[in-house]
Amino acid sequence: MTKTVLTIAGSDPSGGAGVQADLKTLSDLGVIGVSAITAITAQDEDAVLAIHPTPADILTQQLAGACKGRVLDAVKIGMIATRANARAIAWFLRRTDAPHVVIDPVLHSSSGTALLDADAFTFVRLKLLPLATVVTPNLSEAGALAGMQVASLDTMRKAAEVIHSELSKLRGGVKKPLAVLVKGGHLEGDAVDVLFDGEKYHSFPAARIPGKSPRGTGCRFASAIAAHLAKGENLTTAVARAKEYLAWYIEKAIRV
Ligand code: PXL
Repeated sequence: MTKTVLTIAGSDPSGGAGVQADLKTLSDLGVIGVSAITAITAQDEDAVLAIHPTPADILTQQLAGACKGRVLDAVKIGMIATRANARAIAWFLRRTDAPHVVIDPVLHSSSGTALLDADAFTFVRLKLLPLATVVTPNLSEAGALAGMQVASLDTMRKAAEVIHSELSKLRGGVKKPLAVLVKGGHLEGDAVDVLFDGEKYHSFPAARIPGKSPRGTGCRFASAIAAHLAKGENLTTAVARAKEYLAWYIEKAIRV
């Protein structure tokens, strides 16, 4: 049976990032995509012009609608916008108990605009991220979560371990596995990602594709991981396949 993935994220009218990019990725990878929108953004290729967060009660109703009568094989979470939305999502995750929860801890847009309110960060870190099965910070998000500068393979490994250890302590009754994937796309040179599952590190090297990187690669990467996990791949295979998908997407986006 075709698998279903729910994306919880912001709307990007340009389609480069956010829910629109997530749904295209899910469709490309052959899973059913359903969605709940945390904020309406107005943006173009260069800048975020406005953000209108969704009221948390409306988000909750969207989440109910998105999963009514369905089994969710995975959930992917991106831009959250507000603390009230983070709380609504945490409540939803505890009730639905999807087997895979991929959280991209989005803090800023590629152009530097905050996509999470400052007063929401602590709640996200302490109450929401512990409900994930995979967390996918980029270098600056890993730095914010681990409380250190992350700018090399060594510090990526260290940050993944620190974040994993902190979240593991906060998980309460959550029995599912947890992994932290620190994305090295913003490193100089090759785009190496580092995965730590609590025991082992895995590195996912990829040659840098020359040209200006398109927006929304983080959204698409997390969605692709969720899609492959939903289809039953193990985590390392899901990440490797998601990277192949991303390379295909970046090549295509740079060519147009
Ligand atoms: O790539 C981060 C991101 C996530 N979600 C939305 C965005 C962006 C970046 O612009 O607009 C809605």
